[in-house]
Amino acid sequence: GFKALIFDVDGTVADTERDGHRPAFNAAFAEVGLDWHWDPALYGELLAVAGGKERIRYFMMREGIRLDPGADEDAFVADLHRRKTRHYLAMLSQGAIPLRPGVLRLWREARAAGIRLAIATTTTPENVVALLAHAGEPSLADWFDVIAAGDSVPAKKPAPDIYHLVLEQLGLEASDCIAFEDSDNGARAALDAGLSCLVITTNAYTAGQDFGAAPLILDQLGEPSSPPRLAVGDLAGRDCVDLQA
Ligand code: XBP
Ligand code: MG
Repeated sequence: GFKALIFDVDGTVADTERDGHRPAFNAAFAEVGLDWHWDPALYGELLAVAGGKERIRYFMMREGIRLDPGADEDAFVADLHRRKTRHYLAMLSQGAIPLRPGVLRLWREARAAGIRLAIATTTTPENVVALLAHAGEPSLADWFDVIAAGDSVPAKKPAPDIYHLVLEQLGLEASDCIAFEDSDNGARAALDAGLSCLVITTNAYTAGQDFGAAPLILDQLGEPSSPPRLAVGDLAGRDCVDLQA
């Protein structure tokens, strides 16, 4: 049976891209007087690059945007991204981003079954902790043995680094775990770390992407009253081969 569930955050645990990150980027741009605006269609294209700072750089390169001669681009991007994080955290504290259907239920079932929980995300640790703190379940962050985030590895998804880090910190093999992702970049990262047991829950930005050899693709984890529903009972006592069947 499986020993741990490893969750991506953005797009998987909550619709943070749609309801949080995109508007937070736009608020940061406006705050410093930039006339940049990332509408949903453009943002969908920019999501090809994981990581907020990396995404800003990619946008500047794509649009041929150059800073004044002598300006420090690293500092510019870092400042913009800090502002963006502040706006994002403010949205969370206003309760703007609920967990996706079935996420909390599956975490509860996992805990009851003695299956450990971990997080492998590209965003910052404070964003994850704040999302969990405002999810309506006390001490939710304590449910996770490992929260591996953002800049703690050199290469972000689709590189497998963050998954290697989580497995190392859990002290488990890839074959002991199931990964939960929503995007092609996340699927690539999990699969390249050997996590062939992969559940994809798509969202508006990622439906229609190519998830490689992901065994299970759903539009949500779901609740008992609204199928599709993935239960820990479906996972306990099974292995990856069963999951693929
Ligand atoms: C998520 C991301 C993140 C968020 C923004 O990818 O790409 O960049 O959009 O987070 P994944 P930061 O779900 O595959 O982890 O701005 O904090 O980097
Ligand atoms: Mg994601």
